[in-house]
Amino acid sequence: MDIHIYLQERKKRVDAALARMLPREMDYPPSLCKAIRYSVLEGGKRIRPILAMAAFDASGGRGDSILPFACALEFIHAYSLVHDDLPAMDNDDLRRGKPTVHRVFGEAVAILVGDALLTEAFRTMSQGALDHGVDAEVAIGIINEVSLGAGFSGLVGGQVVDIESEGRDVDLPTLEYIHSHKTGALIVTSLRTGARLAGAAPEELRAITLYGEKLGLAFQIIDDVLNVVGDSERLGKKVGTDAARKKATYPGLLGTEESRRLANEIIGEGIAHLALFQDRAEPLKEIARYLASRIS
Ligand code: GRG
Repeated sequence: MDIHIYLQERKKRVDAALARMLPREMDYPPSLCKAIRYSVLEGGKRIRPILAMAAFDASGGRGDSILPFACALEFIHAYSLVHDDLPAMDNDDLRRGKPTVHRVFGEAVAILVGDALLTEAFRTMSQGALDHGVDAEVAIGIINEVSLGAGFSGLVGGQVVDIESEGRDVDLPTLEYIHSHKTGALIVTSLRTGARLAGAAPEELRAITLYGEKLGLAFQIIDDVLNVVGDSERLGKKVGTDAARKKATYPGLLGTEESRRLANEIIGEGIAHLALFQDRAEPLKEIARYLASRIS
């Protein structure tokens, strides 16, 4: 399979669904609706929705019921980026090659864009479950798990420890906590959402989870490496910011070469967990290889 064509096609499908599900620019209040569309639709690789769809397919899922769940995961991701860029957090001017939401629409609107997107994610999942006749127990189970992945025991918890660790010497277990929560939680949750919606067997769900944990860690290690050696034009955001903020990172602890080697090793371990899916997991394996070698 050609992973570039696969990712392009999936991204196109996700982008069309996102554009359809978001409020229109002229909806009221226009300042908010414009800013919401800007924060979600201007760029982004759509990795989390694509992972959810690939896990759905690998677990034997059929039809379009995955789309609203996939979009909801991207809404949560987009909210986290908008809030992460705020002056109270990373104070970034550039995201996805464009001025950050608070730079264009002001800080108050940016905070509210995040609030609206997070709320909308849960509405979109519940509405999608109703529209597609998803079994109530399955839908509630997924929504419960997404809540855990996004909240204090997931994404938000990781972000807080990350912020509190700035400028301090951080040991490897703390760094692993930050990465597995700030980055890993939503990646694992996305994969498990697809698998659970498709009715994956317990051993399949376990395998997808183990793969996701490895993928999430490797994804963050590469993100850290790109912050040191990446090209800001390609990445669409500033580089060198982690060192400037004295952030705990893998390249900081291990160096960039060793970090890349470690990421590749971790990706190999992740792929090995997918053996029981045989050919159905080909896209998941290729996505992992692609993410390990990414330069943007
Ligand atoms: C504000 C609760 C809260 C959390 C913020 C997203 C985040 C947590 C911080 C951003 C900084 C960072 C390096 C996070 C790790 C996750 C990550 C690599 C985000 C970027 O994800 P990509 O590469 O971005 O999938 P695109 O733009 O392609 O969607």
